[in-house]
Amino acid sequence: MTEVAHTPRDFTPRVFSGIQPSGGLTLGNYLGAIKRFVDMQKGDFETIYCMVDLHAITVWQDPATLARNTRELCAGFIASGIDPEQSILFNQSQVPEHAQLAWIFNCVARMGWLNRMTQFKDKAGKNRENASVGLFAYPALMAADILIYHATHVPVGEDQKQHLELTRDIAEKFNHDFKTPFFPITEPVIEGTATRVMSLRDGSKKMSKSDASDMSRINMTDDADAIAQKIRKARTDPDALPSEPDGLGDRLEARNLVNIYAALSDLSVEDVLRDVGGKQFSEFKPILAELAVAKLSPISGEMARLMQDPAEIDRILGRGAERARAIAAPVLAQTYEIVGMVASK
Ligand code: AQP
Repeated sequence: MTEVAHTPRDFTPRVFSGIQPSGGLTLGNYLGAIKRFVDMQKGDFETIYCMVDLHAITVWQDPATLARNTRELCAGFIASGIDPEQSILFNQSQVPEHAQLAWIFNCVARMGWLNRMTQFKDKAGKNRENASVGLFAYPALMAADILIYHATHVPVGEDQKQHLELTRDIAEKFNHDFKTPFFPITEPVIEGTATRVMSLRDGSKKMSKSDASDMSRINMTDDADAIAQKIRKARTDPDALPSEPDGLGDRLEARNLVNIYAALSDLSVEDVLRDVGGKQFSEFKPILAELAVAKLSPISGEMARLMQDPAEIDRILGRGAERARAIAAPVLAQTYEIVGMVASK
């Protein structure tokens, strides 16, 4: 193998995370991801946030809806507090290095690793033979999204934990095979009370933008009436709320609503239950709905305002993509060099 001049390095503390424009943003995406992205923007990191449109098309997307969802997601990021000057904000397809590095990683990742991914099993369901190749290879593209920036930290919800472990495996195998510590072993950041917000209709299922039932989720664009109605109709059990977390036991729906309350109010579950323990759901649900409306209405109002100027959103995405490419292009060039690709132009 050709000797390549790469020395071990200290990686710049850098955060990368992405969200698919595969539907409207949900409360799960907001609490599990975007709210955390905003917190990390205030820390000592460079922050890079992405609308992962190439991931979205691993299942069918209507082209016009995909474009609208991408712009709306960008509006959702900004309305929630991501500053496009401070963070790099862009859509994945405008930075072709993601897909180029993903091909290299397709050749590093093993079939056996991808065969274990539960998201593929969940999304492909019984119709595995008819799932796209992209849906199967999704985690290699996700590893490329992260490692093309040498990102050191990735804030995500609990559902993405397995994909991040795979990202670490890919980085380790690449570094080992090519005998150079080129890629960082990225740390997942999965913290807080809302790492897994559950469906309002079924406490054992994750709240998801692509769930067939709109009543299962709170969309960031829902108005106050819709939010109140969805919380009022949320599935619960007949018992009163406990005064301590242990009392939630296997009461999945109760636990979910309490977790949502805690995350929205930035309180611990203990503190919430100290206040609301003993209340029936008929009393707790209106309090939760009021809090949700108070926290989400300013965001949805700002999203609607930003969506009136799609050209400005496109300008922000274009500028973010330029800044992202300035980091990604040299990493890809070095990767190609390490792998042995001839660059002669
Ligand atoms: N229910 C959730 N609770 C906490 N975090 C969540 N996330 C998603 N759902 C929840 C986090 O949001 C980020 C973006 O997720 P994604 O868009 O890349 O894909 P996903 O995880 O598959 O989200 P959805 O909403 O369920 O999309 P669809 O329906 O298209 O598959 C991630 O950090 C994720 O953990």
